[in-house]
Amino acid sequence: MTTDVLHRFHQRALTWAETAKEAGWLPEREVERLRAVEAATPAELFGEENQRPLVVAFFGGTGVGKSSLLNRLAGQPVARTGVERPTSREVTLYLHESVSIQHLPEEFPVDKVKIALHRQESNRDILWIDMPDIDSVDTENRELVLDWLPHIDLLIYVVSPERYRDDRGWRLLLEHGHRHAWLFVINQWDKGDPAQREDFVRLLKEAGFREPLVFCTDSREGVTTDDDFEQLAQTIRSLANAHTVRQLQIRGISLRMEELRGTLRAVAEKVGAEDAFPALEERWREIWQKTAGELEQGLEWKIDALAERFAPSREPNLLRRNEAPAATSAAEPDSTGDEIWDAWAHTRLEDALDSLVVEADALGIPTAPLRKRLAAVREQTRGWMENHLQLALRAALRKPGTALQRLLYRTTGLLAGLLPILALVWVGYRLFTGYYQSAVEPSHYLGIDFAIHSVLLVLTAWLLPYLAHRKLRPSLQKAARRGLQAGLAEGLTETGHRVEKALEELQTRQRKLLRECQEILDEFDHRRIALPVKEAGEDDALSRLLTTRNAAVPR
Ligand SMILES: Nc1nc2c(ncn2[C@@H]2O[C@H](COP(=O)(O)OP(=O)(O)OP(=O)(O)O)[C@@H](O)[C@H]2O)c(=O)[nH]1
Ligand SMILES: [Mg+2]
Repeated sequence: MTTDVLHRFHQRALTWAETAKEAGWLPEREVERLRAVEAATPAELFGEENQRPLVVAFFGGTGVGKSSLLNRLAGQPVARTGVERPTSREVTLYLHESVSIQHLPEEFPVDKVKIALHRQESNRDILWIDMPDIDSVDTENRELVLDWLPHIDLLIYVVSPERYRDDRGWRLLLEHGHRHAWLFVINQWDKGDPAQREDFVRLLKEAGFREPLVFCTDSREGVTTDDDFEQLAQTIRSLANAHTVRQLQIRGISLRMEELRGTLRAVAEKVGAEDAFPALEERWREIWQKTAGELEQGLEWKIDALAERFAPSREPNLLRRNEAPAATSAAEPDSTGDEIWDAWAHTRLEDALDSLVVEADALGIPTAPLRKRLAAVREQTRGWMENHLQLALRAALRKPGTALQRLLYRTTGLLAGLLPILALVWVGYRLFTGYYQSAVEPSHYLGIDFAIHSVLLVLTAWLLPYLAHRKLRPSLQKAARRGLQAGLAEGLTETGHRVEKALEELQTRQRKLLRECQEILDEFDHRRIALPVKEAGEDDALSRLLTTRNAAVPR
């Protein structure tokens, strides 16, 4: 039951991590880290979790006498021993015939497991395992040992007087120490010295074993000496009871749960802190404000050059009536967008987006999802920038100048047409009345002065409004410049907003992932109450076998 809980959490944590990895929030190595958390237990080897033997294994370097010790315990040669190094290349299981191994984990190669059955009552509750070495050149042996380790309750670390400081075994002891109960045997004691035993005990104390149980044995074939072998066998038999097995079982699962929980927490940190995105958005606003300012400055001459095309010299002849000021301008607005948003401008944008990615990295935010979202911004900016420039230019050209300017311009245009007509009407009227009066009372007809004044009047009536009209004509060049500036500003604002929106969406996604992870962790905490941790010291027989060090739970 408890093993099921462990497996379920392991699976949930893995599923969560894989989903996060798929979306680019976690690198594969983090998923791997979770996958590597030990979830296998000794109980899995047997069908019935609560009635199982104590799993005891011999662990150590090659040639120290592991197989010899098992044969001595068995009273018969169940494991191969020899002078060839390494001798054992398989795992030998020595168990009572009443015990059945139900599930050998799938990854264990069948040809690497040898099973020997016995009928000894004294060893009924113990499954003895002789393992290959962990330090020879044969790395397959070491891998086999590592595969089996999670299934072992009690490890008997066998050393020889010459090799008790052996590196590999020691490193494994430090790494896996907390996960198992340990007994220590200095075999080949015929070559040993009490000082070596003392030194070994000192090292073990440093490794967290308060009172390590160390036995010195001489397992040479055919030699009978007074060594600690019987005490060793007796100690192990005394541990092979349902209570101890249960204690070790609960402790093992509890430790694995803690390790899984700690690892999941550490992995979740790689998704980034909750407050990282608001900080990143703040940084983006600063970056973009600076870049937008530079772009507006740097593109000014481009805007001026383009507006130049709408200069008066190129404007149509306004003497022709009904000529709208902008409709048939010399410059075509169609090509403006891409002319202004040039390679330089695009590079500035790319630089700003790259800086954002660097900032995200510094804030501990995974950059893969951000890069993906920014790629779309990179691609689309040119398009929407052109669109804004086009629209703003067209709108500005359609209505150049201010409203007052346009009203005065239209009025003077009207007056330039109307006033000469009115002057002509007046001249005509004067001509007619003059002619009539000269007929009624014959007198001097209008004369040369009238003709000159009339011409002058008509001319003035036309020329003044015409000149005013010309003067008041709104400049297309200015309108184009204003339009392009407005279009650029709008485009830059939109770019800034689009990136902000991308950051908001990413934050929502990140929060969702963190929430899901927190739900798993909360359930862990809830389950933790139901799974008491038996600490070393609570059970005296056990406490001497356990280390207080735990290298596996990430802080
Ligand atoms: N002098 C001495 N030799 C021993 C003792 N115990 C075992 N040997 C010898 O040491 C050699 C290696 O013993 P094994 O039991 O095969 O050693 P192992 O640890 O199983 O070695 P691998 O299977 O290679 O890992 C054999 O030749 C044994 O006879 C001992 O207490 N003293
Ligand atoms: Mg061996």
